[in-house]
Amino acid sequence: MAVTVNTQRLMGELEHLATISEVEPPAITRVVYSDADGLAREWFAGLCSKAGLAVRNDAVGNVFVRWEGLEPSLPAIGTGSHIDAIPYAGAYDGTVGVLGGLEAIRSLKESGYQPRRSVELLLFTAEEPTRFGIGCFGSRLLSGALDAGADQRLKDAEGRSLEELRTAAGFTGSIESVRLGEDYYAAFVELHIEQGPLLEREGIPIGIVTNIAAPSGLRITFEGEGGHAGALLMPYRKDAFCAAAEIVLAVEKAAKGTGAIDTCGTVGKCAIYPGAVNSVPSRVVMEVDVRDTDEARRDGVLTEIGAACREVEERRGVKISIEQVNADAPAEASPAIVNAIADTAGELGVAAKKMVSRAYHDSLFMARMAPMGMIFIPCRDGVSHRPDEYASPEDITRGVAVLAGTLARLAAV
Ligand code: HGY
Ligand code: MN
Ligand code: MN
Repeated sequence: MAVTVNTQRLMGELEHLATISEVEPPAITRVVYSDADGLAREWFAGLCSKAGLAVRNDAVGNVFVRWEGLEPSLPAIGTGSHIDAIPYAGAYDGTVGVLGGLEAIRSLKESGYQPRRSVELLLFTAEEPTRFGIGCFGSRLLSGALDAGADQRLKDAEGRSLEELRTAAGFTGSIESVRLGEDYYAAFVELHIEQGPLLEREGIPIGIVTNIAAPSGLRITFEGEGGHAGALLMPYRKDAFCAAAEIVLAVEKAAKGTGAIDTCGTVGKCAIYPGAVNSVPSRVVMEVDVRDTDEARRDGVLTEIGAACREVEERRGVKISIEQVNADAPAEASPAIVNAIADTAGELGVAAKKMVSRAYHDSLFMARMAPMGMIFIPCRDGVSHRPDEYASPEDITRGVAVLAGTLARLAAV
């Protein structure tokens, strides 16, 4: 089914959303439950109401935008993504799937198409791990991959719990009410930028995701002994940051050591206490991201990091404690959804290639409750999580057209 995507409308909305940020353009920071997040949600809900769609929020702020089908009691077809952005990020990660999903629905409506099954657009409350150190807590709760205890257990850097923050943001109700039934969706399809260079390099406009790599996160705390940078002499030090520095390199060594290009290890966040130039670090807290398409290989890297911590702890006399924040299984896309996307791209005469997603997405968890598929579009130089992240209006429009055709196909049966 071919629809006419209103590119100008969509690009105008993406540009406007990019102005709702906690930092100066072109960078974008929009952390869940921040003021910018609240303003962006309000603006988005207005767009959906203007399009004649029903909007509801759940108890953690997942937003559901429903286009009622002719048979509303049937399990719906879901689509969607996120609008939260990590510090100093770009304008397209997640937003293309939310505003592009809205545009897909609007252009289907404007074409006169009537879905048999309802079509539901989701704005997941937070895909990024910025606030609580764990990504996708909204889709994890929806799909049952995260227990209700998270309401108290998840805490931000200021020690505020999920319950405190969601309530303050106006999302009340029991955390248990977030969980959706197994048959709530008949399928879930997400449109997203590739966040890698392959599509652009090969000149292919559409990626069809076959599987999503297995993510994991560690929070490692190093407790040494602080002291005066001049008075505490080197032989007597238990420097927490020197111990942490060894583990940063151990993470890199373990990830490279598998010999597989699909293994990635990153230390992207590290806090030093007390954090004064003339004070020996007494305590360090670092967050580690390890992922791989192969779960067992990823777990091997986690084991190696654990062993390195034990050795450094022993040799340096710095206490090292490891908290496993998450270690999730990879997800397979449903062959039926992969075929639906491929058939739609074929009908539209758009070249497509099957590929792995190295980034994780809410689809990783939606796959636990419905047949899942993802549509990728190219992003310039494969860049993402940076202010210079960019996807062209042409690629975005093509992605929305393939999404619209796929939704129409799935919602008709
Ligand atoms: O880190 C990821 O893969 C996602 O972009 N949050
Ligand atoms: Mn991201
Ligand atoms: Mn994303």
